[in-house]
Amino acid sequence: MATCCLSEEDRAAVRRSREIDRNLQAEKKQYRSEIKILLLGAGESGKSTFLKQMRIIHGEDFDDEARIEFRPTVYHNVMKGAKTLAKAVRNLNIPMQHDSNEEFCDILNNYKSNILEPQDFVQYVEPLQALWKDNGIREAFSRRNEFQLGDSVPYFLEKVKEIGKLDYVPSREDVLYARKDTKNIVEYRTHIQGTPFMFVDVGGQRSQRQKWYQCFNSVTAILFFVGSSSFDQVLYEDRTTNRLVESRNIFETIVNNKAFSKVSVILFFNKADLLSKKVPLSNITDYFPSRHFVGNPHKLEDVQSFLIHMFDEVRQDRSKDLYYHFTTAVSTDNMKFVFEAVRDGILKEHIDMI
Ligand SMILES: Nc1nc2c(ncn2[C@@H]2O[C@H](COP(=O)(O)OP(=O)(O)OP(=O)(O)O)[C@@H](O)[C@H]2O)c(=O)[nH]1
Ligand SMILES: [Mg+2]
Repeated sequence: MATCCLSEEDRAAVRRSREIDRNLQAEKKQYRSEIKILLLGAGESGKSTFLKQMRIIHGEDFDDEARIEFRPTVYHNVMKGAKTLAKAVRNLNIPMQHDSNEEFCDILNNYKSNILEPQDFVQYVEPLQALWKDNGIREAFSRRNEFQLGDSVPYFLEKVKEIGKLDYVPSREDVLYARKDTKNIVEYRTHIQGTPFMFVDVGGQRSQRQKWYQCFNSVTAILFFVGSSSFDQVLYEDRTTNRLVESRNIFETIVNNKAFSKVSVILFFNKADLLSKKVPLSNITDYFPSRHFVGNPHKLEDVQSFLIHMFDEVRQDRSKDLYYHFTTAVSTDNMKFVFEAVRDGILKEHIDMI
């Protein structure tokens, strides 16, 4: 439009309108070039841990200030874990080895506080160390699939002395093990080799899943997390449903969703470190008696094949291969390696899509 005959006011309006157009174009360009990766999966499968790794590997690492923010979560993980074990010895009728630990179990059973400061945690250090050494607690721990114990509890109980120091600052590894369930949608943006990436982390527990639909637009790829070691555990939410069954059911609805017909869905069979420790001790066929198992249930490769088949068979579109990795989200080296492999595939598909 020629602006020579317009009033000053109209010219300003035209300028504003052109600026809005320019901004819209720029946004559209960025939107198109940005790779959006959605992290999905049941609760405790490792999505937020993966997101922390993306920050460590591709963004700004957690500095002292950021790590100190995890201190209350670590205290909470330790106290809640110890309380859960104390309750379990009672419920399972396991006698404690030492009477003093019996008394501490009573204290823990009534424990309701939320420790925020180091000086409030110090008093628990010695009794916690003694508790964790007690054969009664060890027996309950060996039966942990019968109750709800977070996977990071043994990691933190092993290092209570260090956590109990007044100048304790969580290490990077402690940050990765610190467990807090996700209750909102977390977006993390970073550039990887010049390409803008946005990772979207959601809560996986049942109450959180109705929020997932808000994130379904313009997705480039989905990383679907499975707690692969959870085959002998039931859900935190209902204490009945097998965790692997729940995970497989969610995968089925996601992978067959029309909205994702052009989106690559990559399975992360996570907690591979825990899976390899569990397989020699626990028999997966006890939990899936009606499913056919090929091979030896105490051999890792055979259990892995069983898991792959269980997820693969629910996919309706058989024209594509199933993409999967066995991963350990708490290991930065493993995440670097695995993410590099999936990133190249995702970039290629993204270029094909735009
Ligand atoms: N040993 C081990 N622990 C893991 C692994 N991945 C995650 N964890 C731990 O498992 C717990 C749960 O992980 P999160 O990343 O919080 O799980 P999430 O999928 O985000 O869970 P929600 O937010 O409830 O959906 C944390 O304590 C993690 O440190 C793994 O590969 N190995
Ligand atoms: Mg989470």
